Amino acid sequence: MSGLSPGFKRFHRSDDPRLPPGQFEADGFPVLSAGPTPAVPLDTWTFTVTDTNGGQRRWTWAEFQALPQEKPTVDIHCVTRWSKFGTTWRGVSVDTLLAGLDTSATHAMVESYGGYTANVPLADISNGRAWIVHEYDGQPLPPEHGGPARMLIPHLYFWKSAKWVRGIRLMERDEQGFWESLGYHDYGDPWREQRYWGD
Ligand SMILES: Nc1nc2c(c(=O)[nH]1)N[C@H]1C(S)=C(S)[C@@H](COP(=O)(O)O)O[C@H]1N2
Ligand SMILES: [Mo]
Repeated sequence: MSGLSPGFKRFHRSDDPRLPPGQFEADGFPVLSAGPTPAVPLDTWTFTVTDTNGGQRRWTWAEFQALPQEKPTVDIHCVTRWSKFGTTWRGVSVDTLLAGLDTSATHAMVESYGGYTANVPLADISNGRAWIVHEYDGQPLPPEHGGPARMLIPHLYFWKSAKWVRGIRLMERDEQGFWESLGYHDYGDPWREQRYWGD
């Protein structure tokens, strides 16, 4: 993967208490992709949860749409310093996908069509804090923003919210994903400015 898209042009300072340290409020919705937008046809789309013992749960697009849907409204924060308040999404809570799973996992790798990965502690995508979303602002999620479906983990920097998701691989120990292996912080809490290794 190479070539960062230009992303954003206009942003401004804000005294808004929703704004984490070192961030600016963006106008519009910047696109940040480390590579081309993959074509992901709905008739072959699947979402797979893989447990540490190799056991898998898999949903087709139709099966995924039949799951209970939620409509989170959340603030998002990109490590390149733009934030966006009150974004509205529709999708499936990760809790729904993991329901009843008796796992020894402590971490998860979120995996995308196109090869992007992002690691997170399992607790951070559980307990109502993460969704696999397929609508933004009342419309199908545009491909450049991760459609057909993306991860949404609003309490961590937005690079953790992998676009074009294809599954979650549960792990018994932490491993680094794409940006984490290139110098980005392993955890990425915007309120503690955990941008890069050593922050
Ligand atoms: N598959 C994939 N997901 C990704 C990325 C990417 O390059 N590939 N970029 C990440 C980064 S750095 C950010 S800030 C957000 C950007 O999402 P947006 O383009 O919808 O604003 O997606 C994240 N998810
Ligand atoms: Mo980002």
